[in-house]
Order: sequence, then structure tokens, then C-alpha cells
Amino acid sequence: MSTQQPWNHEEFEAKLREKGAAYHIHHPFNVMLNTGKATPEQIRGWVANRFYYQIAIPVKDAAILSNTPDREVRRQWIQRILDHDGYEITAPDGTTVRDEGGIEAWIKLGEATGLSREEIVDLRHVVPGVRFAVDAYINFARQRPWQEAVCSSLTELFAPKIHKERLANWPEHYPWIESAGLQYFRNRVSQARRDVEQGLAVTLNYFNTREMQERALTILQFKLDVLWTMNDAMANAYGVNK
Ligand code: AHQ
Repeated sequence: MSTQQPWNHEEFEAKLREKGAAYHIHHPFNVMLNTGKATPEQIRGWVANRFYYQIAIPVKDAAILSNTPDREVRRQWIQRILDHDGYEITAPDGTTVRDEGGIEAWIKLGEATGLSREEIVDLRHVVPGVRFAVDAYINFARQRPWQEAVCSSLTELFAPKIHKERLANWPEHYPWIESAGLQYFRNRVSQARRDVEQGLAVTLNYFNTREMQERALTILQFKLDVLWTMNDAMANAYGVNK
């Protein structure tokens, strides 16, 4: 039982952001991808395996929704499912708004790298370590209090940087990937920022004792390990070019 005073919100947020040192942007497999050293086969392997993570996100977010009694939180959180699954919503006046969603954009990324829609969607390339890491994330969201699952999404504190890095480097290093294929990363820069605003507010307010704040850091480390392990499994399967 910690007898120490809780960190104030600025200190607590700084502690969360310090965990960025273990973000998968620093993993050798991702460094290879973003410094132009990946072969087309390694890029296709990464896209096909990350698809399993992408389709897990709305399932994970639906698990959080199902555990969240607070309507105001759900009203915001549900946007994440729409971002990924896409939507077609008709307003009372008959106008319809539709969006293909991020999962469809990821398939388009895969096709731009030379994968077929079929081999992306049937998950034939997903290696065990990726599957187990992603399933651990979904099960965490199903089993833990919804505020803990919200906290685990805060690896997205560090996501805008990795998306911007891809957008800056991939066209130069991988001109063979059609630019339209990178639309997913363009969409995520702003979506991740909006996601983090809600996730951080819930986290800073709910984890309000020093012991709970330490727990939040452990939860964030768990999710960082999910992302890191996915890269370990892909590095093992496809190799890492120095
Ligand atoms: O494309 C990503 C995404 O939609 C999400 C949702 C969020 C979550 O709920 O855990 N995390 C996340 C991430 C996405 N892309 C990853 C990448 O490297 O492209 C980063 C990942 C994250 O930082 O958790």
C-alpha cells in the first residue's frame, strides 16, 4: 500500500509520456520499415500481420463500451468503432453520411503493397506471436474495469509521430507503394489525437491515488509490450535488415 501522495495531473501525464521510450517506433523491425531498409516481402508481411491488430480494435472498443455504464463516455468512445468499421448513417431529414472506415483503408494499403484482398482478409499470413499479443489485448479489455482498458489505449499518445514518420519516409523509400495506399496513416494522425484527449482525461481522473497511478503505468507497459511483441514476432518471421 503506497503512503505517497498522488502525482498531480501534469506529473502523472509526464510519467505516462515517459513510457514512450518503450514504444514500438524504437523496435528494430519498425526502424527498418521507416528507414527504407525493408524489402517488399517484409512490408507485405507487416501489413498482413498488422491487419489482425486493426480488425481487433473495434472488437476491443466494443468490449469497453459493453463495460461502460456512463452514456457520456460511450457517446465519445463509439466514434472509435465508426472510425474503423466505417458507417452509413441516414439523418431524420434523409441525408446519408457514409465512410468506408479504417479497416477498408488498411486493405487498400495492403493491395498497394501487392497483397490480394483475399490473402489479407483470410489472415493466412498472421504469425502466432502477433495473434497471441492481439488476443491478449482484446481479453484485457473484456476482463478489466473499463477505465483500465481506456488507459491501455494510451500508447496512442505516441502514435501521431509514427504515422507522420511513415507519411514522410515511405513515399521516398518505397515509391512503388501507390500514395493512395497511405491514406490510413493520414486519417490516423488526427483520429489518434482526438482519441487520446478522451483516453487521457479518463485516465488522469480515475487513477487518483499514487498506487492507482503506478497501476496505470503498469497497464500502459502491458500495451507497449503487446505492440513490441507483435514486432518481435514479425522480425522473427521476416527478418530484420540492418
Ligand atoms: O491504427 C492504430 C489504431 O487505430 C489504434 C487504436 C489505439 C488503441 O485503441 O489501442 N491504438 C492504435 C494504434 C494504431 N496504429 C499503431 C501503429 O503503429 O500504426 C499504433 C497503435 C497504438 O499506438 O496503440
